Amino acid sequence: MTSTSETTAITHIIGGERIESGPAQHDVSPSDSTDIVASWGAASEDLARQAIEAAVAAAPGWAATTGAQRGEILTNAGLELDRRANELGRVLAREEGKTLPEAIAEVRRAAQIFLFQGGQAVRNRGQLIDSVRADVEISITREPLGVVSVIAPWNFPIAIPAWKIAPALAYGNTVILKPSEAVPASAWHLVDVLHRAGLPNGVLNLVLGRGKDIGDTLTGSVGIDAVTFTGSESTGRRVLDRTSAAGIRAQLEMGGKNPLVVLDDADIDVAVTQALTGAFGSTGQRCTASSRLIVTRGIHDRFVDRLGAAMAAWRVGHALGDGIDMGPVVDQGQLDKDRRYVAAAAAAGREVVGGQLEEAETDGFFMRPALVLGTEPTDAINREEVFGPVASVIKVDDYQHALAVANDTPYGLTAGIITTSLAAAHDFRKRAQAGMVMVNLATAGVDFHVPFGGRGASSFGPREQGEHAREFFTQVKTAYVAAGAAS
Ligand code: TXE
Repeated sequence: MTSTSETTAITHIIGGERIESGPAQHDVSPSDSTDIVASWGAASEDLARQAIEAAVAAAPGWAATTGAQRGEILTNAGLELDRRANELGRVLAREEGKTLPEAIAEVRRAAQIFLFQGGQAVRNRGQLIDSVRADVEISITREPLGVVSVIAPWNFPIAIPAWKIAPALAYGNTVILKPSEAVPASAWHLVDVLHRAGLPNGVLNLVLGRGKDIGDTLTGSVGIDAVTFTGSESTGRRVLDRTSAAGIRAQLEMGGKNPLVVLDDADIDVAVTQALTGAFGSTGQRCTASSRLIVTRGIHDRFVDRLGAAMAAWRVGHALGDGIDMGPVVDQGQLDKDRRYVAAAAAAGREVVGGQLEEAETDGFFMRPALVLGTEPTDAINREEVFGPVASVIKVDDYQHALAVANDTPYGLTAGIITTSLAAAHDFRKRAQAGMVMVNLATAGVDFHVPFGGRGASSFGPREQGEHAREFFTQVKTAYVAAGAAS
């Protein structure tokens, strides 16, 4: 079976220095309680302040570099990530629990993000426009913000920091990264790669620690110019309170309760495959997961039978195991939460397919995918983000009913439809209340070069990723230039 590997001692990285802090804590694999991925120490508020000071000190020098210089460093980092995708993917899979192929794909995605944003560093275009006054010319340019605080979650331990850090650096900002306490090793490797790629000291600082200890410092202190956050809605609201009070620019990505509509005319194979991977890929721990399956009457029973059979065939086990379709849940707290939602649905009379704990050779948080049938749109499981391998099915009469149910949510990240009807696909693309819409595709699975983000309770602030990332990570300057006295 899967052999585990060494424990890495990881540190904070502040002003280019590797700094230890005690007491040592263990970063335990969710696949195997005996596998210690890394040892680390949590930062105090003082250390967090030190990181802010380092980022503030490095900001003018970094802002003065050319886009070409910054782009070259990001490109080097992207190339190294791609070269080491197997090795770093293994660390990521051990630490977070997604399967090895998913983890390797995530590292490759991070590589693509650095390569893309490295290219963007030399595309920071401005505009020239005539003034209403003769002999005055106006230029509109975009400049760095200064210091950006990046607060990242555990579910994409390399890709999410990458898609925040890469544009922040590309446009000349310095950064403090606080990864989730569940995945410090992946973040450490990412920051290490960027330093090896030539990033000057202090431009990217890594602070490992708990949100409750250092979160307020990293989101509300003097010196920080912007905060970009991905995580839960409740923490996001707290971050927004802090940044608003301090007058700091904020961008928040919070959960989803994404609908995947399946119409009677759908290709059943497409419907089952997209629902299976959309709901349970990455153990369902994605803000874009297809967690509400909204299915019309004519196809409902066939779809549910086929999906149940496909779920039963899925192999759940150690993230590094051969042929594993779904790894463990990230930790005990999340496993308890997932099981609480399933138990509450069962207690309310809903039928549950799957969802049992899975026996494995190692001691990990293994749960089989769960499908909750016969649910109502008002059920808690259809209103709240579970963030695990749990999906619910809502039976509806027709397309119009499906659309109404799909839009009946406080969230609005992504929405999908499986149909062979051009009219339904066209209408859904226009009327789905979500930041991203998928046709004949799962709600999860997005590209790195186009905007990412949602509506309602899912997001706050400008979009992430692609060229749209520039909006958040730069500020506009309008300059009026007159020729002055003729010589
Ligand atoms: O999230 P938190 P957790 C949801 C999902 C999951 C739940 C809890 O439902 O079950 O959140 O996960 C940092 N100031 N999502 O506890 O607490 C924290 O250290 C500043 C959905 O991991 O929101 C981490 O770095 N920062 C989501 C980050 O915030 C604070 C992905 C996210 O942690 C802080 C993750 C504070 N006061 C969780 N408190 C998605 N939809 O993508 C904590 N943090």
